[in-house]
Amino acid sequence: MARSLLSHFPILSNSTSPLASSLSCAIAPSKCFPRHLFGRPKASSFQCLCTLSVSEPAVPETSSSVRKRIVSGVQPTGSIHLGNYLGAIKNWIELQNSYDTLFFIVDLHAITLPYETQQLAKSTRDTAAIYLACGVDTSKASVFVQSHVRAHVELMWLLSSATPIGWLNKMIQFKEKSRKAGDENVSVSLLTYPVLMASDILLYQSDFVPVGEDQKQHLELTRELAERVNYLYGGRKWKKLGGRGGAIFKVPEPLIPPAGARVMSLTDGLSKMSKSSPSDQSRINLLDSKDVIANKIKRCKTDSSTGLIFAPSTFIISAVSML
Ligand code: AQP
Repeated sequence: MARSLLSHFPILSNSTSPLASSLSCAIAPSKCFPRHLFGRPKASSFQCLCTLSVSEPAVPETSSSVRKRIVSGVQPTGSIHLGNYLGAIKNWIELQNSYDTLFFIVDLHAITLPYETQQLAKSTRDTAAIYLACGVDTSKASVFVQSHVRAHVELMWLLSSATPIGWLNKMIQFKEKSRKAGDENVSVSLLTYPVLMASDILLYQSDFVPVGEDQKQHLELTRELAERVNYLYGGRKWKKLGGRGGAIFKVPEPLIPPAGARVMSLTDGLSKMSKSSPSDQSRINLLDSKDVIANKIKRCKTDSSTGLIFAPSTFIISAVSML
């Protein structure tokens, strides 16, 4: 079993493998995967199939190869809100100047809960537009749609076979979302979604992943999974099968912003602001008008005590209670 699984990982070192060729669609040649994994790509083999075109990187190839790599993404499950902005997108803008950055729209994650096809296609485009409007610069960062790169799902299958189910059963987000969805609507993918997230990250040998507090547990699972695969299939075992030996995956570090890592719902002070909350009053969408935002703030649930508490998550709510 171990041997058969390990034999899949060395395909990463073969640039003609289906895995490597499916990766070629989204990423600009010199910003693509480490050459030790995929070999040097031919410029002509790169065709972007994304709705967004990816420009040639501004940074010369030599310097980008020593830059640390960052990946992050947002699900196109609805309207992007202040939590997504402060917890993730806002931080990308600075990071894209000093890191090799890949920002994608994680549409495969969005189908873990019931969805409408046309609405998903629209939200995917809208999310890409919001990335650009917030300052993501395609001359610095690679921007693409997750489902356009088949390797995310292919690696997920390999990783799934190395993931103990007990690890997934412990995920708080699964417990919360499945409770809200009700047993009838809980899909297997809602449980296995963290493995897809691990694949999104490990595929690119990422050094850092900027996330809000809610994703911390999923990132910890990614780190544990990388260590497990390295232990089970890396090192000498990999070398014996013709791989290069050593660690198969880099173990990524989380980048949690000092402020805004957990922006709370406007209607329920115990839950985080979320796209999938049924009440639009619970969140400030980035595309809300000034008047709508003012109205939502006026109506939002406040703390019972007055005063200003300098905890990032309660800042807005406590400030409002002083009005
Ligand atoms: N309330 C939040 N405060 C701070 N950061 C947040 N993030 C999400 N909500 C908050 C961060 O935004 C990034 C993208 O999140 P996602 O779309 O992948 O999924 P999510 O974390 O599950 O966000 P939502 O808005 O709650 O979406 P739904 O309702 O569809 O599940 C992540 O970095 C996340 O940490």
